[in-house]
Amino acid sequence: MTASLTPSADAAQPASAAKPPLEILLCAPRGFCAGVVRAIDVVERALAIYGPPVYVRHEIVHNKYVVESLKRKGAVFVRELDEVPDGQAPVIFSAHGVAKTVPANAVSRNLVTIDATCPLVTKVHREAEIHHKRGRHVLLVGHSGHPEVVGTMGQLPKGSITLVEDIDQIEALTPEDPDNLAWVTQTTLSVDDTRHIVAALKAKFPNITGPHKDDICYATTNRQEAVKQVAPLVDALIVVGSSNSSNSQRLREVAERVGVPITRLVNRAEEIDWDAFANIRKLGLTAGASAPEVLVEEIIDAFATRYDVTVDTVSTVIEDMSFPLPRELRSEAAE
Ligand code: 10E
Ligand code: SF4
Repeated sequence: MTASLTPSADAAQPASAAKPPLEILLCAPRGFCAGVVRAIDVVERALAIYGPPVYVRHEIVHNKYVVESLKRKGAVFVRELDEVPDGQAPVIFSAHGVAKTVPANAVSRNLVTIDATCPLVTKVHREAEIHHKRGRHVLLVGHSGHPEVVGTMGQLPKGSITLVEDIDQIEALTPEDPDNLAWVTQTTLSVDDTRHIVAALKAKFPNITGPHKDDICYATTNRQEAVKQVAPLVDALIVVGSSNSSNSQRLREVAERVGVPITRLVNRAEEIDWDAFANIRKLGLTAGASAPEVLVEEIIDAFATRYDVTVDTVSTVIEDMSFPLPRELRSEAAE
């Protein structure tokens, strides 16, 4: 049997063994965005004001650890409002936003509602509404079935907004009035894919109107940019995040497209397939907009039990965005 300098596939090195070196390049910015911080604060504030249970329609953000932590504090996650009992316990709408029918249904049942929709998602809702009021048919660039897409489509009457998922679908579009169209986007898309889709829309419909660039938010853009900077420097890249998190999935995709040989999206250190990381010397590490920093630290610690780790940060921009809580939860109003 030949001796190997690479870490054991399935176990941490004993403390006495020399560990192979590993440089971790931490992407910055990474992790929580302003909309996620606000949404989690909304649930925690509602728990403090109303006491448990507070109901949350859909995962407040797409992160298993966040959802489980809030469950332990008394949040009850439901798929639809019919799972919320009548009474004074509030129901919170998730950061991804909801169709207009959802608050309307809540009003008809006299439910107490709190809207944790990210203000940057609400901005897209308003854009779509304005286009509709001006008589334009709206094309929404986004991923079918994602709750943000369901919420944005649900701002307008059926038939007045059409989903465009990829460039191939554009050819088949035959709008009634091709000169009276507008486009909006999901906030967490791939910046590069969206640029191509928008260019194809403009090529086919020269009079289409839309945002200056797109509706992809600052957090999505910045996290993708940081991965682009780090990707050419590393042998592998880990994104901390849950599999239903669109923005986290896009980060892994960006790294893969740049050509990083090993890319993984993981919730926790326990999900790391150590065999895949056996021969690496440089690891890129980032986190989706809904993934807490404590899980990034957990992953660094897990690598440190197997490698002699050095950590450097590659920072592309400093973020200082924050959003105020919904009015009814601000301390003056809540007291
Ligand atoms: O799946 P998404 O990336 O849209 O959601 P997330 O909960 O992982 O991250 C926050 C992003 C939101 C709320 C959508 N703009
Ligand atoms: Fe808001 Fe962007 Fe965060 Fe979504 S990813 S919650 S749009 S800041």
